[in-house]
Amino acid sequence: MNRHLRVRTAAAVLALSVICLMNSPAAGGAPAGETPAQRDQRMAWWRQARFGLFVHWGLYSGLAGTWEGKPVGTRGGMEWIQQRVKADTDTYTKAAFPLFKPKEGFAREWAQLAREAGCRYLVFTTKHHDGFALHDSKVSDFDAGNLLGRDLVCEIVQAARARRLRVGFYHSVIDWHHDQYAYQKSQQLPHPLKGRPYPNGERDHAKYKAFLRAQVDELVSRYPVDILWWDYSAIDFQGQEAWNAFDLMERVRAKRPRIIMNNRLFRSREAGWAGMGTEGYLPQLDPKYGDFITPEQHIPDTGMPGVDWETCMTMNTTWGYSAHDHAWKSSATLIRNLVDIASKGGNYLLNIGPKGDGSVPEESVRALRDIGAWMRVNGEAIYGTTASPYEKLAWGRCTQKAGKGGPERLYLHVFDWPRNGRLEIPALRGSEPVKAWLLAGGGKATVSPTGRTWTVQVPATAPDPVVSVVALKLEPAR
Ligand code: JFZ
Repeated sequence: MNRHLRVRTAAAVLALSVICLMNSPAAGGAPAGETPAQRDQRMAWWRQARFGLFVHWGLYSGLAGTWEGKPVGTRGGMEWIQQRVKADTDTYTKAAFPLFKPKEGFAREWAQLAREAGCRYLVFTTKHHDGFALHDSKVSDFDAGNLLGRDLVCEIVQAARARRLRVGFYHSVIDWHHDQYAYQKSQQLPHPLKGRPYPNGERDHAKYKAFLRAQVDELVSRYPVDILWWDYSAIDFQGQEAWNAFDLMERVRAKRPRIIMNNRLFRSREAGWAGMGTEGYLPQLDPKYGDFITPEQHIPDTGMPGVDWETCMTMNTTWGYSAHDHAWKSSATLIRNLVDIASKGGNYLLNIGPKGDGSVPEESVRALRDIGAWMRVNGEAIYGTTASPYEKLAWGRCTQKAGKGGPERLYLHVFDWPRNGRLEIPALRGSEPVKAWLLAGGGKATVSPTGRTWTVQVPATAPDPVVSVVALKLEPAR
């Protein structure tokens, strides 16, 4: 073959493989033929949002961490109470249902609170592991439609939309109620009856998978939903085998092409998991397994370039309401967590566990209002920012906003205010700082580029005792 022909053949093969790639059927969860640019567009609002409210609320909420008059414990997830006390679904429901009494307008309170806090989205439990669904399901009678004559999902979605919040469904694929959920197939996933034989003979897990698909179909067809937050899988039970995961994701995307999904239908390295446990994530994710990875109760040490991630976290130590857990994090800690996460390019999904009537514990209300007060002054240093250009800064954190020819703003989030009124940061190549100012208080700030260091001069006292933000305007270096 002469050289000319060889080049042409190579070009043809390349063109063909590009076409094949574009026409290949949806590889699992990734939308068919989506380009990286289209993906960026789909993820844009979520990446800009940086802060969401997580809500764990269901039958367990009324029990409040109490079983037969005694506290089940003072720490840990009380949404797991059925499993903690090893109750079968009937015993659990008999105890929990009378205490689950959603008051009129509860969802409006959540949405208002989320707005006030500066959250841009709200993710709530449409069904947790106990199997109780908050919508009016045609494929189950273990749901709010049947037991309360209400569609709680509808109430929450409407309230959130009215406050211009994006909406996410946390949906448990684990199900402690369904009589065909074959819990013996996994050693690692929890079930209240684990280790005991199936009460009514063999289970057909395929039937459970069909049920799961039908219920998710109802949810994504009836309500405008932006996020599906699946939960969760084990190394020994995951993906296609456990949940028909690829089909499930494909059906969801067919109905909601712009939806964003997490990685919890899987538990493998390619899906961003290092193993079991809640801190065991890896900074990688093949998009066919989902759009973002989900560190739980944990903030990664560094950013993860090229990977979308969201840290979900409780305000005390339980997701579902407990009357016995008083280990509340301070508002200062929560604000610094939000800053820390933003400085590493992640999102913060902060949880509330409303009570059985839907009211939010006062400790959570207070904390969210404190965060909101900070966000009203400093929000521009969080929303729409990307990870810090610096690996570490002794006195705090940094976020940045991109311009056309490089960064256009730097936000210095100062945790430890300098006694000498001086902050130093390494110069960024190709940029120069032209202006500095404080987001809080009336004080002045100046910046002078001195060789490899930029020196920022600030007032003697911190304008905000928790996190004070110094903004820098950058221009391309002349
Ligand atoms: C899961 C739920 O079990 C929990 O109730 C809560 O909803 C949280 C947000 O998500 O928590 C997990 C998930 C994974 C593991 C343990 C708890 N795990 O891998 O061991």
